[in-house]
Amino acid sequence: MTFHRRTRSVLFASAVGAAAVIPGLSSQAVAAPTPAVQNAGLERLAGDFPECWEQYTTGENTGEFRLAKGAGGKNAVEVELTQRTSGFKAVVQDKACAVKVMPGRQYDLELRYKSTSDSPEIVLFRKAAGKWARWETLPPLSASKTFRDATVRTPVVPEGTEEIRFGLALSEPGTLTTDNYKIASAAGELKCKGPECKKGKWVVRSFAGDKGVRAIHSVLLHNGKVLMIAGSGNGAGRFEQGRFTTKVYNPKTNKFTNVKTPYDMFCAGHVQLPDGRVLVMSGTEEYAQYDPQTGAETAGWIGSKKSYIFNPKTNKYEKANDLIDGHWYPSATILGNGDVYSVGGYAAQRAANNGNLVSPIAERYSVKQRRWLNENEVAQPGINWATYPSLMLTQDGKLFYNGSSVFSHPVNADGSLRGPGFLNPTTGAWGALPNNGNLRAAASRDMSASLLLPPAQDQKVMIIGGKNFADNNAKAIRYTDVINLKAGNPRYTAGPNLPYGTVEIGQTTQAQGGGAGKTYVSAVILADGKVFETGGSQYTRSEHVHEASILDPTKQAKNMKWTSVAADPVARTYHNTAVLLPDGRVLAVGSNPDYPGADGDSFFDTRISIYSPPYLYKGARPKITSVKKGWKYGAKPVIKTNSKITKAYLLRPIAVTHSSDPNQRLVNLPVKSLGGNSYRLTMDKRANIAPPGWYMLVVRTAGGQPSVAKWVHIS
Ligand SMILES: [Cu+2]
Repeated sequence: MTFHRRTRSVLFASAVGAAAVIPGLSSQAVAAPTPAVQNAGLERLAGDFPECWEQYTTGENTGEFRLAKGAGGKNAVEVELTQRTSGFKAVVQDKACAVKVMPGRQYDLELRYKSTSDSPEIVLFRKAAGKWARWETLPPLSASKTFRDATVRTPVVPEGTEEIRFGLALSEPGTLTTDNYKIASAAGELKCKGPECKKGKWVVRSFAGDKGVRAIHSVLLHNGKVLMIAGSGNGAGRFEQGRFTTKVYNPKTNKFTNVKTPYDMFCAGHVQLPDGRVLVMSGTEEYAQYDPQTGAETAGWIGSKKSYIFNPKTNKYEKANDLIDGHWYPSATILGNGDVYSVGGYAAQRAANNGNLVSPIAERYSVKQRRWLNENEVAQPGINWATYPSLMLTQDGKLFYNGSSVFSHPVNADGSLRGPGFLNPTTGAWGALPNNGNLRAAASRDMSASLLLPPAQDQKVMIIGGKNFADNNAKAIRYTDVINLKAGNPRYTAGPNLPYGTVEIGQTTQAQGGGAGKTYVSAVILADGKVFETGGSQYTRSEHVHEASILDPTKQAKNMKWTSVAADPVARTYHNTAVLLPDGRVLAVGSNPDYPGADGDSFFDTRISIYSPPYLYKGARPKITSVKKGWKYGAKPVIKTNSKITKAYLLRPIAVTHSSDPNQRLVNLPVKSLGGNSYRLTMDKRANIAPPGWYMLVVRTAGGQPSVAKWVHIS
């Protein structure tokens, strides 16, 4: 039986007393009205559908609404989606039965549901100035075979809000049954029920045909969108045809914008310049060639000398001058003055034996002169940096090579492994740490993740997992190691092993074990200042591991602990990236296993997974209500929030490829309360702690709930 949408005019029996505001008292001091959901159990019918409830559809999809057996009483409503192109179907309170609410307050919404979908969402509407609109999106719930409770807390009700209404939405084929709705004024801590409360929740978005993108490079722009660069996307056929791709992805609308891509940026380097444009250097001049019989490489890769700058305002690439040499897999580190230093990768020509030739050239982009400098303008240490070496800016302006690289590791003149050490980008002076800085398994750190742990002021670096790519039989490792760069003689010490996940072997999924870890790991600083790692495989582009975990980086290395959380349902191997979004979610994209795709080019999974960390299920998120956009070093900006906060920090937006983003960092901003939810923050004086550019300002409650970010510019 199918119902048609109907709206009833039901006499509105106000359960909400007129909320008189007494002069001199804040709204918080007024006794809380008791809101209520009418026909909460869906028992009273108006014709063939529960009174006070409506069938709500957005986008293009087919399906139906029907009565089903209730969770407690007689009735519930079942929604079935049979086909979907876009949008959702939802059971929502109708306008006549909306709930009166008080601005400045928060409400806890409760309901019971069961669903085949692993991402039903509570939808929320609010009425202001007589007009209804979708309010904020709440994090997704999980699939459940039997009725379960779900409770979410609304954001603070904005000024001018008269009423709200809510319901549950289904946005993928399947069924959803809902019943027993409740609303209450929020008090105390939200009691979150369900697996997502502790483990967070992934939602996967699929794109048919060429609607997705081979996102080998992901860069968060200061408009909240993600620049995804494929170039030829590791497809020799695409390279031959000159099919180079870049897309800008909007995580809010799930839509892509195509960007004209002037050359093959596959395996380029990239970093946001101080003005927020993205400097892209090198890429592929020529693909390698292979013996069709043996698969052996008969000719190496050639790196491009080209460089362009992506402008988020116009969605266009602007040409920069050429590099001195080609750098296929270059590093890209922003310095304290905004210049960009880049080394490593394969040169603009092959080696004498026709194989790969690592470029010995150091490149420097001068922000002031708006150009790449000439060879005689950059100190040339002549080091073989191999491919995507991770060079991090330290507080004294040096670059710390942390021991993480891709495919192979940097080498000394005699061919031996070049371990961690410090490089002076101005003089070219290099100082190695003795004994590889005590980094364990230093030759097994190919495709490891590395990051400057929060806060940047602590100058601690962590390296996570990796594998020895010179040995095909070597398994990825579980080690994490931490070094304190502020120590007199910095040395790595052992951190906690990566937890075991499940691993795809052939057609089976097995429990991981035997000391195996992950290579192609992605690591992201979360909006609450913790570290999140996800994705990876045990072997070269095979045996993919489903595992993700979170760590508190403020402890001593020996006391740190990974807490396992929900794993990405999509296997993410070679060419995966992960990005923290301004709303505190994490986007994971890309996977390029070692078997060919339908088009003959290597297979590439274009699905995007979005992770909602546990902090999104704790309810009450603070909100930044007022902040100045431009900050100078050492400034003491005053911000306003809608509730009490204890911490504030800046997060540098991610620009990542091949597990490598040496510029990712969290800068702590000491907080002084001025009363009335006003706070004075202190911006660090040192540009080497926070290189110039756009940052996400996030504030946090004592309970660990982070705000949505506001963009601020540091200069
Ligand atoms: Cu690659």
